[in-house]
Amino acid sequence: MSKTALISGITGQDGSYLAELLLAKKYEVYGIVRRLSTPNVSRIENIVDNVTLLEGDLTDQSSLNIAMRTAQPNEVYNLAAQSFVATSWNQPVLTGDVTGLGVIRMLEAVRHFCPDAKFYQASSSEMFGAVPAPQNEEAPFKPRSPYGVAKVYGYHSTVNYRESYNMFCCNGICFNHESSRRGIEFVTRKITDGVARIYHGLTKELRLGNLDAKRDWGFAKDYCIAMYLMLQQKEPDDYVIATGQSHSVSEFVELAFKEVGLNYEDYVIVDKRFYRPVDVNVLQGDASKAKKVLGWSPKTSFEQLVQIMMKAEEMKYK
Ligand code: NDP
Ligand code: GDR
Repeated sequence: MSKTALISGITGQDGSYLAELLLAKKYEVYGIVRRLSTPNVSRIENIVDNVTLLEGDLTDQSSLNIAMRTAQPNEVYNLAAQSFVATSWNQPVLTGDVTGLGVIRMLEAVRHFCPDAKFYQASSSEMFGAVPAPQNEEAPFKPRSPYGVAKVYGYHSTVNYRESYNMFCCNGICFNHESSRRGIEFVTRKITDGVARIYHGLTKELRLGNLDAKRDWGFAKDYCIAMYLMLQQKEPDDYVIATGQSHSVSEFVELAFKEVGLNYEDYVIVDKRFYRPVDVNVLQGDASKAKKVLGWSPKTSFEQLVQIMMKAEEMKYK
């Protein structure tokens, strides 16, 4: 019999790739979408007829209860969040509500309406914050943003429901993962879009913030495979998902400009507006546990990631 999955955040970068992956595995896929003045289904346009969308919001318990009762999923992937770190200083209460408390609301809905469902929580390397690299599952959490703080709450809630109610709950502690479907305000997509605009003469400059920050950047499609694998294990557990390589923002910028034969120093302007009150300096994950237990390893290098993203921008302007 085919399995049923429910994805919150199906309209986001990861949700769209995960839905495609599960459909290819013959799952029946449900997605929770929030009400917006204009529906945002651009990332799932190609599969929208093959999934069932249920209206719901992570701030609204009753809508989550109804979604669980309707879908009766075998697997629940909680990917919905206010996911942009910079915004979390401007909207800290909303970020706590959606990204933190939203996890408990999802867990409560699972507990009451489909307690046997396996649950995946999209935890984040932002939880490590100021902890020295490399970070693995044993590293402490020292979050540096309201977003990171909210994710720590979601992480512990997930562990707590596993321990309190014997529910099958997993945290995927994912380091940054990118793609051409990345939201335009995140730095990688901002860079590749900006380079393409410069290349096509639509603008002359690219304004960025902290170029020295280092991130462990992988390809989103690879990371969705890890999410799926976590829920196929006999026992629930928490896993770091990362490439193990860390690169600075300036390295990403340099490579992206190189792809179109331009020198980044001629176009990039450092603009204090894009600095954060505090930043996470270096993230570099150690995913040995995921490799050993899940048999997961990333398939896309940093250089390939930049190329994939630049290629997609090229297509856009063709
Ligand atoms: P996106 O920002 O692309 O997607 C977020 C999704 O959450 C969207 O579908 C959005 O809907 C939905 N959403 C936001 N607020 C609500 C709400 N109140 N109720 C219901 N849905 C809501 O994120 P990603 O796909 O990049 O990330 C997926 C998850 O993984 C997030 O939880 C993120 O914090 C976490 N994460 C991401 C990493 C990354 O590098 N990408 C790394 C580590 C963790 P809408 O389309 O309407 O805006
Ligand atoms: P991050 O991603 O905060 O790591 O969170 P983002 O791409 O926003 O920033 C990465 C680093 O780049 C620096 N930076 C800039 N960032 C943005 N957005 N815009 C700029 O102009 C700019 N200039 C420099 C930032 O200061 C930062 O150091 C992402 C999100 O997907 C989270 O949801 C997820 O949990 C973490 O990754 C892991």
